[in-house]
Amino acid sequence: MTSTAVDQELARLYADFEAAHMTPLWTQREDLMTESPRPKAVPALWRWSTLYPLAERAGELVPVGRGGERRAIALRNPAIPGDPYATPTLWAAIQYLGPREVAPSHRHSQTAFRFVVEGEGVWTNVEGDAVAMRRGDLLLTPSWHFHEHHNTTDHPMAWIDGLDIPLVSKLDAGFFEFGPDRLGTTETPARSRNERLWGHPGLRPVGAQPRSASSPLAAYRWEHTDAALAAQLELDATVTPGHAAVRFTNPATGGDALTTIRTEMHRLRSGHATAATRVVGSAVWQVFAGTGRAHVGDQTYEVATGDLFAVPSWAPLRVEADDQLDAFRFSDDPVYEALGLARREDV
Ligand code: 1HN
Repeated sequence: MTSTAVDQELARLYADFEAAHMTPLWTQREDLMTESPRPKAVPALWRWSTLYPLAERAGELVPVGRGGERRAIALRNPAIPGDPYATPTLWAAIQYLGPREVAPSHRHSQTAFRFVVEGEGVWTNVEGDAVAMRRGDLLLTPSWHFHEHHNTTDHPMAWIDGLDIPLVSKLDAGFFEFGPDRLGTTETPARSRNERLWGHPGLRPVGAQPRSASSPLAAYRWEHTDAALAAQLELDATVTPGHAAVRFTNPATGGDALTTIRTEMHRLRSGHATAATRVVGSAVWQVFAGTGRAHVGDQTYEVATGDLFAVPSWAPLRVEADDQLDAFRFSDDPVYEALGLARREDV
């Protein structure tokens, strides 16, 4: 064939590929297989001083009830168009519940947690077990557990929700079901049933069967987290000098508290910093107390209590403390570890 004839045949071949819904690898390889991850998500910062007043306004204007289900306002990564996702796998939102309000019962296959940066007075009822929510506490709602929230006080309360919504959506694994109205909204015990059963260090209740692969303990209390971090620093038994960290775990397995989301609390002594690292998979951090700086990829954020920032996959991260800095971190690490895709590198 002459070279013009070849060109004509090639043009016909590509047109026929197109018509047959086929794509040749040799035209796409560099997009399909990059040398290292090229996340769509970018580093992003949301300040509590912006989030809270907006949530408060939503509290005045927007009722909470059946249909909408939650007065939760998602943090949207500016580089993920169309979807209200903080990262490609993680959803993060601020949720606001006014005096005496109830967020109705439902369940979904998506896994969720709440982390409380300030306030108290809401009980989250998980499968009929009323769990108090207070400053510094991590509360779990594993996949397919009925849950509702009720504010028993005359003042509003806000917290952050983390869920694996984007991951479950990508995996086409979403299920949702409404629960009965007012599933148990009157109880306000100081200690929930699950805490009384599972909340004793090193003691597993013989005979008690966890109802899912996630933790049967629904509440991780600040007094325990705080004491664990303080002890690491006092004993110089830290990750790196001046940087203590704890991971919230499932007391039945020792693994992550939730199957798809890692949850951790970090404490940096004044003037100290984390090692500079990057990991495969994305994370969201929320400052719990103190002030400092987060270097995320090519961005530097000055951060204070309540501020949240997103860390895309493979973006270098270093967090520095001015005052002693406590920060809550959640990530999709368990997913990458389970699939053999986890990697980390010092940078
Ligand atoms: C949900 O059920 C909660 O239970 C929070 O508080 C945020 C976002 C999307 C779908 C369900 C909650 C949610 C959610």
